[in-house]
Amino acid sequence: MYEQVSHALLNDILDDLSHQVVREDLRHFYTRLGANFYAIHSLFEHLYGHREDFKEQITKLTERLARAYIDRPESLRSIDMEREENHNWFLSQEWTGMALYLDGFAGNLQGLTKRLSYLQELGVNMVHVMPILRCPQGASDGGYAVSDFRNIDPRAGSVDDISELTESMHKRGMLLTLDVVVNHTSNEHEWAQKACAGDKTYQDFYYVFPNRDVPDMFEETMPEIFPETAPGNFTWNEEMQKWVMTVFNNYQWDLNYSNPAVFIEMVDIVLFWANHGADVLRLDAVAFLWKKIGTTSQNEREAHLILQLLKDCCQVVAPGVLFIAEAIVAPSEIIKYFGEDAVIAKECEIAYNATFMALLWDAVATKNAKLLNQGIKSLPHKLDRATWLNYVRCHDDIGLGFDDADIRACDYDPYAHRHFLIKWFTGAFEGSPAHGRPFGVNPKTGDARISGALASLAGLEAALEANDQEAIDHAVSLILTMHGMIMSFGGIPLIWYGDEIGTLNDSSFLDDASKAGDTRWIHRPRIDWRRAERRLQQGTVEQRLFDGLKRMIAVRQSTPAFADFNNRELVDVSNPHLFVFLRTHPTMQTSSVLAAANFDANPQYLDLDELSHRGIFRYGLLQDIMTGDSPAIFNNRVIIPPFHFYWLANQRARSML
Ligand code: OTU
Repeated sequence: MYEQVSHALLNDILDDLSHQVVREDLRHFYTRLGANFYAIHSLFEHLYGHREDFKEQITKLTERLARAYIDRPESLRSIDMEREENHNWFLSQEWTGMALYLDGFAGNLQGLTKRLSYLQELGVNMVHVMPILRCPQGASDGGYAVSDFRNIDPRAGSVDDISELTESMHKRGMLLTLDVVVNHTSNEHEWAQKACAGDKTYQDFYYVFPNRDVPDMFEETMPEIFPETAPGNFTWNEEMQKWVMTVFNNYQWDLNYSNPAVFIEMVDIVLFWANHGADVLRLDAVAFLWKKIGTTSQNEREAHLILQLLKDCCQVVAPGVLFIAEAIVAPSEIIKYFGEDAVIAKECEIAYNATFMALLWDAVATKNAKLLNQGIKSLPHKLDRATWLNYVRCHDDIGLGFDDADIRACDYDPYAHRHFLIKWFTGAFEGSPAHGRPFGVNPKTGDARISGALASLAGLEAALEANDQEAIDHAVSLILTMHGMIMSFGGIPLIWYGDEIGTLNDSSFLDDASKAGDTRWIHRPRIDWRRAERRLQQGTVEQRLFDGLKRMIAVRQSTPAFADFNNRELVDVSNPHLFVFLRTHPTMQTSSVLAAANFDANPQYLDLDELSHRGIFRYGLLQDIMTGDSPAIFNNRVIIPPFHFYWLANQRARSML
């Protein structure tokens, strides 16, 4: 859009710039800057326009963008151009992700380069390497307390190793996802250190207060994120003799985005990693970016404006790079992190689908899909050029953030139902085979979340201990079914490392004082590669899971209906144990696939008469595209075995393709 004020300012800035920077072909940069500058200017003005140094700051921002563009390697610039031409590339069913801790999976970056073939064997082509930037030796919240945003932790390797890794990944057609922890730094970060030493400029990078007046006001409405290990949202700093805002752990200092200098530094860091070859950047804890007294200081409008500004800036320099929003918030709020534009994501192209994840676990515990159906029904519609990251487990706990209204709509009491889930997954409920641990227990509010490895939560650990073959079969089936759901729901499925071979809880974290208080470490394993070898041995649990997932990924990749064009229709069926949805490709309608999962321990019926209005499933033989077999049908009812799922297609339609 053309607008005089911002355009005149842009002319000034570019004039300055042309005297400073090395002459080189900035054609694409200018075109993109021209297209985005009105938005950048409006957002920056909205956030920082009241400041006297506004012009100086926006000039600095624009200069940083120019420099980042100049630094962008030619090979990445051409990837940008390809992606600009095929701008919906990431909505395709071709992508399957895995998230992993580098030390637990492969030791270090060089080790990971060697293990890429394992990921390829499975079919994974998008790898999220959990935080590897420099962080303190001891407690660092799994790397989410960064002490140097431009350096790799020496335990992981070097910046050169990253270049080698991305090169090898790009050759294999794999994408790299890296973390940028935008909300806070470690107390050992240079900025925090300077603040401690009394430097006012750097104290302004954080929320620092001389006494409890302001902190107490904030505390009235801010919840506690880690109530057991880090109660409250402020920490007293002896050196400064001041209080500093620390929403997460007391060594994670919240950055102050009301200071434009913070924003400019963080854009620069985002672009730095984009220029080092990251295809996707996961922006941590984005809901927390703006703090306001009298609110929870989550999901504030300004947090969204900051993300829009970040996206606009990134589009000028590295338009091929995607953002993942990590916002584990209510469904109606999550959706806003795509941006509230009519069609195209203006903030993050991808967002964690924490709602779906938690609902799947609800179905596991209750053995029915009532809340799952209800919750998905209330999930707001998302934008077209935006997609979900669908997952079963990740490095974090499982929060029970369902909407209370949805819980009530299923005739459960919200408090009692959540209490039941906690008891179920921690194995305290009669008959539960789950071996999870509570996390984030808050006696003041009665809240709690759940830690635990997928296999241990799904009953595999208990079944193996009891050497109960039927229970083992059920757990294997359930683990595959949960993955079957994230692979076909619409969005990018993200497997948590180790789950592909049924890795169990690992309690060794209890021996490490810097981890012992945080039960999330129980599901952040060190891969036992000897166990992984058993994937090659027919009939082992590892083989059944690994090959099951491998087959699922391959089938997903060859099923166009699984691409994400908002082409999912939830199917209401009368059997409460079933979760059923239809995926239809917008231009290949005969190739629809009906995904149907049974969360019960008994076989359940899917009544085809209830689907009869959906023409394609009326005639012909139904085929499960996972196995190629036809499921058992009796009296026009498909029988779905316990904890099993089908991906049903019309065989005739398929043979006509
Ligand atoms: C994120 O977590 C990370 O995923 C966690 O591993 C970090 O501990 C945390 O940020 C701090 O960096 O911010 O938007 O319930 O789900 O803290 C949600 C715990 C977050 C996490 C929550 C989350």
